[in-house]
Formats: sequence, structure tokens, C-alpha cells
Amino acid sequence: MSDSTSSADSTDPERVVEEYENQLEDVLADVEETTPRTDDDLSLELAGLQLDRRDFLKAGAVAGAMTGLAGCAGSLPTGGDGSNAANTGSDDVPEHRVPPGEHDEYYGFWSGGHSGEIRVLGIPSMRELTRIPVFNTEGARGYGYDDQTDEMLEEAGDYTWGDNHHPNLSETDGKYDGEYLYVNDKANGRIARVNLKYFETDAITDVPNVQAVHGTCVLSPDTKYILGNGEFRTPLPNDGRDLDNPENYTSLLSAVDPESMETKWQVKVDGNLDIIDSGKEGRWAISSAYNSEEAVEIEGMSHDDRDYVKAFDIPAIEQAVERGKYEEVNGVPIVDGTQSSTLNKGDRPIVRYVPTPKSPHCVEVEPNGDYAMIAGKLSPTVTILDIDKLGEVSDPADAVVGRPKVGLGPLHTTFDGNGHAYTSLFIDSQAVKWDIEKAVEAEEGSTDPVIEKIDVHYNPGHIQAVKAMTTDPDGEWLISLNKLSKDRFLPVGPIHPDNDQLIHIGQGEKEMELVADHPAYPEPHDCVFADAETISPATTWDKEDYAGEKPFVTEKDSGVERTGEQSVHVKSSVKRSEYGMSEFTVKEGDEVTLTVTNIEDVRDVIHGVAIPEHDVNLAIAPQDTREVTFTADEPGVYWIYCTYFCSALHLEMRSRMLVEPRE
Ligand code: K7E
Ligand code: CUA
Repeated sequence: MSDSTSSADSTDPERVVEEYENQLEDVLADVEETTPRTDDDLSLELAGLQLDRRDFLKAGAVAGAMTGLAGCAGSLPTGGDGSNAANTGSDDVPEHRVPPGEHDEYYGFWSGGHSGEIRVLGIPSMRELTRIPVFNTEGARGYGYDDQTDEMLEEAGDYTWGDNHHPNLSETDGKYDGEYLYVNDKANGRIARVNLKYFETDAITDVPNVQAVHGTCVLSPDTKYILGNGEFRTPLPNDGRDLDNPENYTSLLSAVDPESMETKWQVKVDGNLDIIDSGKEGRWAISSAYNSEEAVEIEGMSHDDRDYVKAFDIPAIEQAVERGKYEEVNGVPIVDGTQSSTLNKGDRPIVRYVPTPKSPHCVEVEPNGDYAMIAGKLSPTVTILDIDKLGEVSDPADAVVGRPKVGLGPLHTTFDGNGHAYTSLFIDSQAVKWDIEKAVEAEEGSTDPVIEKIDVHYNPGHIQAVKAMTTDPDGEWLISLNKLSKDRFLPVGPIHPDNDQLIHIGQGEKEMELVADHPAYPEPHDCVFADAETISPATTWDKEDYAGEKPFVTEKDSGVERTGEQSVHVKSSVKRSEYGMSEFTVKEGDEVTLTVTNIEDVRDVIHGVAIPEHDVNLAIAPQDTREVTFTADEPGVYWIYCTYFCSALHLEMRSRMLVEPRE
């Protein structure tokens, strides 16, 4: 096979690298030409730490590469022989394939990006177990088709899609409690909750006053809030004022109550907020941020050499809210956390602005809760923030205690619980493993803490080791969530799958080894893992969980009740292989509410209700009830059939809806 048009053809690794380097040099030359600066401009003195000029020029080039080159850069395939083979087969890599009939050790919850769904994988096998629709509608589960989920989506803005990036598991005492998963919608500024008893989305909140909820975390250790970063700066309120006065735009951090899903308070800050993670003690939440320039175009956004990470002092913010020091916009108290705010003067500022090299991407707090790692993105470094020092130092810059140089395009960091950090390098298409304490001791920009690098395919975003976001990670497995797959799989047209790669790290004392490639439907960003025992999904529904909201329809209850001149309520049970009624009659123009209960209590016997030409599609698990309301607007005979293959008589499992002409 040959491909003469694509410069991304990675079958010739040397050509790819050569081309990439040429392009990088071109960008470098551009940067030198178009932005003449003095050495003083380029040296960053932060907490006594310095980066050299070359790093920043390279970082400038990276900015171009992130948009221009990344897609065609790629990197060397693994193995010096240029083959695409993974380094499997080494003796100290445990079996990652799980034999038929056996279960995985971990649940992995993957964000689905702009597919709007959460995907559930078994780890280490990477087998996809199910998908949980969140912001999208989904036929197989009837999600968005029954009245309850349809209304939930409607009340959350009635958008047809979402873009979820950051799944977070609920915690009690700093441990995953297996109850809920929370996830952001970057597209429409929402946060959703997935109930892990039923693996079903049960609440979505449209967060007021923000567009683009991006970074999201729960406040450790007890999920007091779900914290969401409003990434895009907008006028406040965004009602037509200040259209072209960007200096009046603002970004907000929102705190959402995990039970009521109401937004309790918001904090406005300078610059754009990006990603967030919580310390382990419930006091600090740390956000990366870019565009301290507050520009509205790309050149301006990355003009300055520094940005500010925001460290939110949650109890101090709560106190400001209690004392009434806020303005209320659209029903939410908004506290002023900008640099000039009076709430940031005095001895307990509510937001600390920590200077970092420009445009950092992610923040991850390591398992001990001592340090937050801020990946440089445009700088080849990771900034290490000492979390305890945030409340002690008078100059927040003094909370920076390390800045190792790890490689080009550092985006996200993860941990094995044995003192090592692993950072994804978007430009280098590598994962780099480094020693945390060594990095704190080393000089700024030192490469000494770097232990090892491994190539990934291609261009990684998030990187996650098993349970890395807990106080007690397991090590062993690491996943690199790569944005591009290029030629790694059979071609499937121009929209390629992503490539999630499984890497063995053991307890961090061995070499990283690439174990498996897994194509992923676009576009996962992040994932989170829990021990299999942590999650206890129901195998059938408990009707008490919907008592008072929906009836439980038995065979005897099945029937048609006229509720108005033009409305009927049809109730039906369903079991193998029959509906409670083999037919029912309504009148043309009737609004029909159809309530169906699956009266079986055997696990995995699901029944469906599909009514052709009426867009009716229910999926009903054992002991569950679903309702749908629709209009029977054309007289005629309509066959109702079951969509789930439930028994040998599944095909014969039918009912008829007879729609009588209205006289
Ligand atoms: Cu880096 Cu939205 Cu977490 Cu994507 S974000 S990669
Ligand atoms: Cu019930 Cu098929």
C-alpha cells in the first residue's frame, strides 16, 4: 500500500521525523522573525526558578505545532525495527486478556467527547461493557424516548448533543463510594450525574451564567461539591450587553450540589479557566488557566510568557457567600475572585494567582495530596505546586517548588502511587515517567528527574494509571488516550478512530511496556477507574425506586382509560412473550400516554416497545416501568413489536394499536 498524498504516512518513520523537524524549524524561524523579544522578556523568574530562552522559543513553536503540525506529525512507531508491533511477551507483564467467562479487575469509565456518552470498559482487557447515554439520545436504551429522560433532556436545554470530557466518581472519606459519576458538557455548560446503581443518567443541570463547563472534579474527600470550570469568557449576564467589550467578559468557577444538582455559588476570575482538580483535604481546588491577556483571538491569547493558575480556597469562598459578599446573577451568588477584588486582599484571599509559563493545560493532584502538577502545554515543563504552601506563603509564586523539563507538549499527568508521575507529551507523542521528589529537589528545567519515555500512537491527550486520582493508586496499568490512530487499524474512511493504548507500568520499578492498542470511537478525553468491587450495579429494577412517580402495571391493570376528549392512558404489562393486551384501540388525534411495566424479575430479560411510524421506542428492564406520550394522528393499524431478542417467540411477540378515524 502506498499513499503519495499524505505527509502523515508513517510507514517510513525516518521521513516522518525529518518532515516534522523541518516543520518545527520553520515555525521556530517564524517565531524568531515575527516576535523579536529581549532575553529579559523571555526569562521567567518564578519562585527563583528560571526557564531558558530556547525552551520558550521551542514552546512558541509548539503553539504552532499544536494547531498546524500535530495532526500530521506523529512519531516513530515503537521498536527500532520500524514495525508497529507492541512489546508484548515480556515475562513480567501479567496477562491483560481476560479469558471467556471471567471478569475484569476494574471498571473504567471513559468520557465519550462529543458523542455525549460515557463508555464503560473492563480493565485490563479493555473490553467495552456498555455505553451510558448522557447528553445524547440513544435507541438501544430508549434514552431520550421515554417521557422521563425526554423531559430531563428538555429541561436541561433541549440540546441534542453534548461534549463530555471529565468523568468523576463520587467519594466518601476520600474513597470511591460507587454511587455516582459526574461529567461535564463543554458544549452547553452542563453537568450530569449518572446513577451507578442503574448505570443511567438521572440528572442534568444547565449551569447558569457559563458557556463551556470544561474541567470538572468533585471536592475531595466527601463530594461536597462538583466543581466545574466555565472555560469561555462571556459578559455577565450574557444578555446583549458588552458584546464587543472583552475586558468585561468573565470566566466562572461553579460549585454544584451533588444531591440537588443546584448551583450553590460561582466565583469570577481573570483569564480563561481550563482544568481543575481538588486537593485531598477539601480546602483547595486548583485550576489551570490560559489567556491572562484576556484576548479574543489566538495571537493575543498566547502573547504573554506567563499565565496564572488559580487556587480556590473553598472555605474562604463559602465564608464570603455566607457574609453576603456577592452579586446575584440569574439566581446564583457570584463572588468576585478577580485579582483586584477586595476579597483577594487581606490575609485570607479567596483565590491565589500562581504564575506559570504561558498556557498550561492540566492540573492533577498526586495521591498524597502534597503537590499539584500543572502540565506546561506550550512549555516543555511541568510546574509542581506545593498545596500546603498555598495557604502559608505571602507570594503565591513561592508555592512553586519544582519545574522539571519533561518533553514537548506536556498535557496531562498521572501517578502510580510509588512516587512516580507520568506525563503525556502531545507533540513528542510519548509518555514520560519521572520521579516526583527528584523533581522537587532538582533545579528548574532539569531533565534529571526523567526516568524513561515510551512512544505512543499518536498524540496523546489524557493519560491515566489505575486509580491514579485516589489516595491509593494501584499502579500496574496505564492508559494513554491518543487522539489519532492514522494507519494502526483497518481504514474506515476519513474519520479515524482514536487509539487507547494499554501500557504496563507494574509498581513503577520496571520499564513501561506497550501491551495493546484499542480503537476508540471519537472522542474520549479522560477516564477514571474503580475496583470492580466498588461498583454494585442492580441486576433488576427495584420498583420502590420509582414508587409515586410511575405505576407498576400488572397483567390485571392492563387496559385503556379515556382521560379526556382527545387523550387516553394505555397501560400494559410485558413479559416473555406477550404484552398485557394483544391489541388496543384509540381515536385519531388522541394524545396517547403508554405506560409499560416489565413484570419479569429474571436478570437480563429486557423487552422493548416499538411502534412504527410514531417514533416510539422503549427499552424496559425487569421490574422497570417506562412511559411515553405521543399522538396517534393517522387512522390505521400499527403493529407494536419487541426490540430486544427475549425468547424463542420474540418475533411473534406483538400487539396492535388500532387508530379509529375520528368522525
Ligand atoms: Cu486535555 Cu478537555 Cu481534559 Cu481533552 S481536556 S485531552
Ligand atoms: Cu420481548 Cu422480544
